[in-house]
Amino acid sequence: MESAIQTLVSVYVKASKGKDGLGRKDFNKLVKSQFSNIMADTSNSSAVNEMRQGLDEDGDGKVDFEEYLRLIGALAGSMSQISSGANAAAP
Ligand SMILES: [Ca+2]
Repeated sequence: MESAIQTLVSVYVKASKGKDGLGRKDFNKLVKSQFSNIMADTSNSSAVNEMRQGLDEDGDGKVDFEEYLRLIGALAGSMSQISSGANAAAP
């Protein structure tokens, strides 16, 4: 679990290059390199842009660390739904 958190942080730090948020390009790159297996449409730039705008709560055009964590939370939530759905289907 600690290494998972470490990964979350280091992925963000690398992608943001020490800036205070992920711009459009940085965010697209992060999504494509990290989430292509669990998210549909990562190669669809307009879908990724829409997602970024949805995450950008303060509207500054960048995804800051807190907003990035919301994305992780949403992905984790959809993953847990998938796995609990699988459990429910098991005998
Ligand atoms: Ca923002």
